[in-house]
Amino acid sequence: MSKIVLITGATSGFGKAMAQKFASGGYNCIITGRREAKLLEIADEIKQQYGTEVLQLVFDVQDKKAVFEAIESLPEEWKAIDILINNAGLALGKDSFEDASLSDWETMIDTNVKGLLYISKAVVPLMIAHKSGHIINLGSTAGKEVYKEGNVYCATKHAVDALSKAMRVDLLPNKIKVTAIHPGAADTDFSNIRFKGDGTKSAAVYEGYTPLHAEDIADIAFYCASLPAHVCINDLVVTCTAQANATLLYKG
Ligand code: NDP
Ligand code: 8X3
Repeated sequence: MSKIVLITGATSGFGKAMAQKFASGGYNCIITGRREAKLLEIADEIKQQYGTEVLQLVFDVQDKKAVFEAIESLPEEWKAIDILINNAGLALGKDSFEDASLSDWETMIDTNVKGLLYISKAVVPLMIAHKSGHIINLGSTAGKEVYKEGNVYCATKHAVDALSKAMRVDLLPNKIKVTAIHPGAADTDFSNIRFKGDGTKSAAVYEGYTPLHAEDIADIAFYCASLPAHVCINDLVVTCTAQANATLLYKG
């Protein structure tokens, strides 16, 4: 069987582009998300375009039981996961600390941190069983520096940064590579979700410069996964040329 990649949050943005990129490189893909119709559509596209196998798993990464049941439900031949891409995540709101919503904070923590932990805890034993594997975590420039009104989103991505380092250390004896990719602004559904469908606010995020595109990050993830067994890219900060870091973006 070809190599297997499991990508969380594959219904749009980076995850969808990564599924397409890895399929074009001959990988069989396990694609996950909450929107089943989107997963089915993407699976059909990939099968037709690249002829690789695709398996969809529908679950919410916040739901611990659902995560473990989904991984357990995989047919035996699909459990030999070579690459896990922890990509599912979101920002909700962009408000000053005193005004931000507790429920938005909880959703970000439950998705970006606890969801990543649940999936990793379910998949790592499968990798340990064959003493190899590669985990690619999607952090953010927001996980390297804190920006105004980013508070809890930034904190969750700092947690992804710390957990990537921790996984790399603890999983070393099992020959599991851990790569963290930290993108800057990219024109996916991210801002539309952050601003709860406010098209004016989300469009403004990407005005006046050329942001990253989902395909840029997919190409980079695929490159990280294509290196020889003895080489691991540990940590990558990737921005568009107009962005220097989490707080400095040049428009105009
Ligand atoms: P999108 O909104 O386009 O995609 C987010 C994906 O995450 C969707 O497929 C969504 O699937 C999935 N997802 C969200 N919540 C859950 C959940 N509770 N359970 C399961 N899946 C979920 O955004 P991006 O592609 O931009 O974001 C991908 C990752 O990249 C995120 O972790 C984000 O924080 C990070 N990132 C984004 C940047 C950007 O500027 N775009 C920059 C830096 C990092 P569904 O709705 O079907 O469940
Ligand atoms: C997403 C990029 O700048 O909105 O992580 O935090 S940013």
